[in-house]
Amino acid sequence: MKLTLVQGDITEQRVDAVVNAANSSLLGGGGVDGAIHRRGGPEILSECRKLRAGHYGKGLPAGQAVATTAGRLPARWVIHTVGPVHSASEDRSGLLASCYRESLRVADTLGAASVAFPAISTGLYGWPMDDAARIALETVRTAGAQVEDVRFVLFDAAAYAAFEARL
Ligand code: AR6
Repeated sequence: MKLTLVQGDITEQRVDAVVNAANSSLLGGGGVDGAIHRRGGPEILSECRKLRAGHYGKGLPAGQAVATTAGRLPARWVIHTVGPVHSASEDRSGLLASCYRESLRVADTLGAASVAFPAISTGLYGWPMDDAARIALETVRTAGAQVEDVRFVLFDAAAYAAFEARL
């Protein structure tokens, strides 16, 4: 598996699957989630609503992942995963690792060869970037996935530097 770092906007990545840092409702939000739904168009939300009407009636739990179309994005699929909210009193790193592992498992099921990840939980959910980079890289490296090309798309220079230091 090839691991690469890119500084930029995840909605511009030409990959088989783009991972969304969603919330349990699957119905959109800010940050990466907002950008993906805005650029990808209403088809993504419409598939998310169908998931909520079916198997995910109570929403998608933290640490799990599910795929939809990528709509108008230059990708085939969006893999929605829900990161944990960072907590100073409780270690939730297992759930953050699970987001990466489960997203890769879904990507393998789809037959996706290339996947772009954002730094899950490091925005609204408050996870410190250095620790998030460590968990992301360790988990993806040891996941044993078939995916050939994993790209971490970091929004700003500080996030890029944190991942670069850990790679
Ligand atoms: N491309 C790449 N990275 C981005 C982009 C982008 N277009 N936009 C933001 N980031 P966040 P979370 C970075 O908040 O912490 C949403 O409202 C951002 O700088 O998107 O998992 C959901 O609906 C940060 O480093 O996700 C949930 O309610 C990282 O992506 C909640 O936020 C993740 O920030 C999820 O919070």
